[in-house]
Parts: sequence; structure tokens; C-alpha cells
Amino acid sequence: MATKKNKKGADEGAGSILATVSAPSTGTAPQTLQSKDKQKERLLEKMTASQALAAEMPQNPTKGSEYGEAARKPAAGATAAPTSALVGASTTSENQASDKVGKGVPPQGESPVSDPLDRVRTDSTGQILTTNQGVPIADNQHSLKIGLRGPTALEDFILREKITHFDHERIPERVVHARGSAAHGYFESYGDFSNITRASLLTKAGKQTPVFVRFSTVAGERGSTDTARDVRGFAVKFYTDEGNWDLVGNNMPVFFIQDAMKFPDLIHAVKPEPNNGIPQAASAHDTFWDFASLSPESTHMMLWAMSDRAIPRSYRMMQGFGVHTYRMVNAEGQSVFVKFHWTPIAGTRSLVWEEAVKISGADPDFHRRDLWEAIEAGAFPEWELALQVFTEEEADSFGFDVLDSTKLIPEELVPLKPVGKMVLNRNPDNFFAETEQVAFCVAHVVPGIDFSNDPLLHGRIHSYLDTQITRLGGVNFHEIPINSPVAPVHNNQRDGHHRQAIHRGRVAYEPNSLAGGSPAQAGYGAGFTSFPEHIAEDKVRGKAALFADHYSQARLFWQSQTTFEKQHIVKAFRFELTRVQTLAVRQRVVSLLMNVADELAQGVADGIGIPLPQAAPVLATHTLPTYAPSPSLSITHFPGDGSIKTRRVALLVANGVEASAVRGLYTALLAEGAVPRLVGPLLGQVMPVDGDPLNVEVSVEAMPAVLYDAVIVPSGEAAIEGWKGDPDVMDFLRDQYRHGKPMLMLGGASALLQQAGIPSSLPDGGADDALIMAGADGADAAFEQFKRALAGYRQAKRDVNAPKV
Ligand code: HDE
Repeated sequence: MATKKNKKGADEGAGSILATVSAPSTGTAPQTLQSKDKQKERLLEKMTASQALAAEMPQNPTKGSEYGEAARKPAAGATAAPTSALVGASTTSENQASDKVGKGVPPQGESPVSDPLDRVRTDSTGQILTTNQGVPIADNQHSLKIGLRGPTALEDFILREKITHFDHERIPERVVHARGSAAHGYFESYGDFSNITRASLLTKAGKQTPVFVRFSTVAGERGSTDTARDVRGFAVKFYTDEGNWDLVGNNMPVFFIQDAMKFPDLIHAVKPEPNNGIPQAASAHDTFWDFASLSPESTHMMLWAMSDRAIPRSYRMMQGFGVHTYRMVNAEGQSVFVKFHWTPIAGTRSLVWEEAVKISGADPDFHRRDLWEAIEAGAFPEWELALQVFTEEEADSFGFDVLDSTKLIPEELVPLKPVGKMVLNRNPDNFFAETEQVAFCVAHVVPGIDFSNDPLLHGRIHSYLDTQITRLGGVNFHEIPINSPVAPVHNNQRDGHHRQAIHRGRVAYEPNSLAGGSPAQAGYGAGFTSFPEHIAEDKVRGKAALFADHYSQARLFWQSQTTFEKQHIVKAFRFELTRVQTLAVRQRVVSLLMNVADELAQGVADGIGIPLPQAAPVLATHTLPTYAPSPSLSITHFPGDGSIKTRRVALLVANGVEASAVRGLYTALLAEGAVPRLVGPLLGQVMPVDGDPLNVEVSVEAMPAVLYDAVIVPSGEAAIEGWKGDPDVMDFLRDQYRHGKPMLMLGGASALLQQAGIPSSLPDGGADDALIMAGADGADAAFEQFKRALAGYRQAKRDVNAPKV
């Protein structure tokens, strides 16, 4: 709207434009400030355009829609466009340019904190060392002293800045999930799923959305070992074009407890005991099992945590689950319930317990290294995202409560619907800036994703934002580059520690007319709208009746395990309970297991030397659901794509080895994406019987057997004689055998098996197809068999009836 001309005097009211108190009393503006000064002209333009913009809004135009029925579908905010860009300026002097303030061109409607991370990536190649104030430092070797042998001067601001920064380098670690590793990548939608959700990332085939994913253990501290028996966190931050969505899940589909009220108790019980700080990263102690055995709802999750799922071979080989029931909502406002599943394309693989324990010593960073190495080498890990979609009415017929996080939905009841894939293709630049500072939050949802009433989920919606405020030092952690969305951020939140955005203008409230109503609410259909679920209930503390069924699904899980998985679960309980000192606690755990399966309870009781106690009381009063075994609950259900990419293969070498075979196998493994290593007694060269010397890459001592997925022992008489007398090599072979790994023994190398006490067939007399022996003529076929074994599961039959090797 044009400003009205002042008829009385062209410059009447000019003084009010030049002052910050009061305004021209007529409500009209002067035409001139009687000056050729450009700044004054800008001031006049800003003031007159601002008056005009405010006048566009004689009253709050959307106020009426805030009440009654109209409020169910909020109106979009009313806005008016300014006639001059100067209206939004904090100051007319913003046109003064400099290296610091910039070009002086107002960035209208922009939010550079959402620009790609390149804006903050810093590289010092060829640069001079400076202080944090940019002052070049002449000497980075010495503090400032009074004389070469004298005291250090307090004025040494360079030393003090450096030490002070160092003193404060650490931030609080996450209270749970402190130990983690992360990577960047993308999610790609398989199609248009807008019939289910309006979430923009799922509305077009091929649409890619950047992600940052952090995997973690739960109980251990930041420096703890990767291969502890534990649940693994699987947290995905989707940087969608409608804001960030964090799917903060685990590698197991259920949880220990049913209500957020119990989370601090659970974590206090599993963390190191408070008197002596023992044990680190382990549930194998009294307080955990005391709590768990008094919480029968944890029985189902206990079984998962004692299974091989709790010792994955790689983060790249784990499933992920959203755990809770969530909602999806489409553009018509229709809602369905969903469960989220991530399935690794590489298949699911685990370690065996003894191997996990040894790896903890040999390479505590085993999973971190594995993820890093795979991505550096271009073997980008992939997962498929699938949904279980069901309606509220269907949920009512399941016989268990979908709001209970100790229950899963068997795939036989609701099949998986694949909706997209995720690829992790870039390692972080900086562990602290990205992996440590990333802040996941269950409350970060986007239009189209909504919550169910799972009481555990609701506690989480509060907890994550709250904990980040302490951990990351204030309320502006969303501006830390790794956390900022790619969608622009515009709101009236201001101030707080470490504010990065410098907001232009003086309006930080809504409704406003001084900024023409901006930023304005998007309104129904455009902005996030909570699903209007109808609830008419008493306010109450308690759990719904179906939550009282603590064992049906624990039984389902047990029945769905293969023989070797069951064996491992029994062994894990035995290990954990042996480390518990309180006999009553041991007994109480077994009394829960008696409601799951006799063979489980008996196996554990035998292992800890107690008679079977009375079964724990069954509290459920409703008719319990019965389940057929669900094959997808076994870790063997996801064999993967059959490739041997990233598998580490040790080729043992020593003086007298036959090098031609070694070289051929090495090249063949490399060509298939595996990681072969020449493993020798010491670094340096070994002299083969044929060809040039072989360069040892790593010694047995530096990388013992547990750090490889398989071993190849080549032929060569002198080498084999040497290995026979070498205890390290004997242990190497025994560990490979005991841990079920493929072993390719060429030529005379099979004589080493006998030396190490390794049987050449399975305990039941059958052939061990992962223990492959071949002479020169059968080498090609043997190598093919070796690769098949390497791509598959470890040889579980050795393990089940473990021979004493
Ligand atoms: Fe968490 N959880 N949690 N959790 N959680 C945290 O948030 C919490 C739960 C999960 O890589 C904390 O930023 C409560 C279930 C992952 O940074 C904290 C409850 C599941 C991560 C928190 C739960 C998870 C966390 C600690 C019960 C699987 C690591 C630091 C009501 C679905 C994310 C932080 C990362 C981290 C609270 C239960 C997964 C304290 C209160 C169930 C993967 O806010």
C-alpha cells in the first residue's frame, strides 16, 4: 500500500522518523528528511513502509479460528507483504558492508544454518597457526618465561587460551548409549506411499533424503568395548524437506519395561554398581538381575538380550526396529498404526560369546573400525526399511496390546511392507563434531508421522530434548551443524547459550503486524497436525490388562530359535547368573524362565547348580494368545546377499610357504571385495619356496584369530613344520575352529588340524562343510566352497557339541 502524502508540509513529522520515541502524530509520513544522505533516505523508506505494513492488519485476522470446531483445522497464518525489504531490517545501517558483516544485502527469508555442512567444514592445509581470535602464533613450543630458566608469566594469553580450551574439551557423555559410531548416507523411497503417510520422504519413487545414523551400545561408558553383550541402538536422523525426523530404535524389537516411569530404575540397575563402579558395560551382576527378575515384563527382552543378537558381528549386519507402535497419517487425515523394521542387505550375523570376549581385548573398537573400514573401502552398508501397517480395529484382535513395548507383532500376523532403502556412504569428518554432538530425539517427527499412546514412548518424547540441554550445553543444540535440518528454520525462539543465528529485524513474537505477520503458521494440511484421536478416560496411573501377559511372546521367541541359538541363550544365562552373587536372585530368574520353556529353565538351572524353583506366578487373567514359531525371529532368517565383501581373511605365511597359491588366493579374494591379510610371525618378509619374498602385513600377535572371519593355511612343508611347534598358530587355528569359522587347509596343511586337536568331521560324524581340505587338483572347487562358507553363517554344528580343542 502506498504511503499517504502529507499535504500540510512535506517534511512534517521528520523529527519522529529520526528519533526512536513516538511517531508523526497525524499517522501520515513525511516525504523528505531534507537531506541527500542515502542513510536518511533508507530510514524514511523503512519507517514509512513499516507503518504501512502494520496498517494492513487492522486486527488479528485469524483469531476467530482459534475457538471451537474451527480450531480442529487451524487456519494458515495471515501475512502481508512489505513494500520494502527494509521493513524486516533490524537497522537501516545493514547496508554497510565488511568482511565480517557481509555484503550488506539482506538475506530475506533465508536460514543459512540449514545450508550444507560445507559451510563449516574447516581445512588448515598450508595455513598459519593462530589463536582462537585469529592471531598468528610465532612459537607453539614454549610458554612465555621470565628468562630461559625463569617462571612463566601470567600474561601468557596464548598458553592460557590453549590450556583452558583443552581443560574443557570433554562434554558429558550420554547417560545411556554413550558408546557409539555413526555415518552419513541417504534414504531412498521405493514409491509413492501417500495413501499411508503424507511424510514427504515417502511420497515419490527414487526420492532421496539425507540421513545420519548412529549405532551404539546401551550400558557401557564412552570408552567401553564394542563387543559387550548388550542391546544396540539404531538411531536414524532423516533430514527431510519438511524437517528432521529421528527414528530412534534398537536392534531388538521389544524392550525391558512397559512404562517410562521405570526407565531410571532399569538403567540404575544395569549400570556399574554404585559402591565400586563394577562392572563396566555388562548386565552380568546382581543389581541388573535383581531388578529384571522382579520385573517379569522383562522376560521377553531378557531372551533377546541373552541371544546372539546382543553380540552382533557388525553394525552392518543387524536389524533395526522402531520398537513402539507409531502412527502414520495421510493428507486426508486418515491414520494407521505402523511398526518400523530395518533389514540389513548383508544379512544378520553375530559373534559367539568367547570370541566377543577375546575381541574386547584384541580390538575394543571392533564395530567402530568395521563400519569405518567398510565405508572407506566403498562397501556401503545398506538396509531395507519395511513397515507393518495395521488399523486400530486389527490391533484389537491381536490378543496382546500394541501399546506394550514388550510385545512384537509377528510377521505372520502383519506382513512387512518394504518402502525404501538406506545406504551409508560417507564417514564423518570429525568424531566429536558429528558423532558425539548429534542429538537424536523421539519428539522429532514430521507431518505424516505421529505417536501411539505407548507409555514408554511418551516418556521418551520428553527425555531426549531434556537430556540434550545438559549434554550439549543449552537449548540451541539444534543449531550445531550436524543437528540443523536441511529444511529452513523460521520461528520466534531467541537467545540461549551459544546462539548461532543472527536474526534480522525486531519482531520475535506472533501475532505481529510489524513483520507483516511473518513467520506465519502453516495451517491445517500444510503444517504438522496431531492426529485427533478421541479419548474419554479417567486420569489414572496403571497398565492395561493385556500388559500382564509376560510370557507368551517370550515362548514365541524361544520356540522360533534354532538349536544352536537356544544353546547360546542357555549359556548366556548361565554366564550372567554365575556372576550374580545373590542366590535368591539366581533362583528368581530361573522361576521366570520356567514360564517360558522347561528345557530353558532346566538348562540354566543345571548350569548354575540349583534345583528347579517354583515357577513365577502368572499374573495375566485373560485368555493368552498362542503362537506358532515365527521363523523371522531367528537370526538365521536373513542370510544376506551371498557376497563376501568386507570379510576379513587371514592367509598364514611363514618361511617355506608355497607363494604362488597364496598370491592367487589373495588376488581372488580382493577381486570379490573381501579383505585378505598376509599374517606372519612378525612384520617383514618371509621366504617362500617359490617366487619372490612375501611381505607380511600383520603379525599373529597384533591381530589374533578372533579378528578374522576365516583362515587359509597354504601348503609348504617347512612352513607347516614350523607352525606345528608354534603355540600362537595352534591357538589361532583352534579359535578359528571353535568359533565356527571357515578354514581352508591346502596340501599338507591339514596335518596341522591333528596337531591342534581339531577333528576333521563334525561330532555327529557328518562332513564339516566349513572345514575344507584340498590338494593341488581340488584347489578351485575348494576355494568356491570356502567362499560359500564365508558368505554364510558360521559352522554352528561344531559349536553346539563343541569338541574339546
Ligand atoms: Fe533411549 N535414551 N530411552 N531408548 N535411546 C537415550 O538420549 C530413554 C529407549 C535409544 O545415538 C538418551 O540423547 C527413556 C527405547 C537410542 O544418540 C535418553 C526411555 C529405545 C539412543 C534416553 C528410553 C531407545 C537412546 C540418552 C524409556 C529403542 C541413542 C542420550 C522411556 C526404541 C541415540 C540421549 C544416540 C538414548 C531416554 C528407552 C533407543 C536419556 C526415558 C525403548 C538408540 O534421553
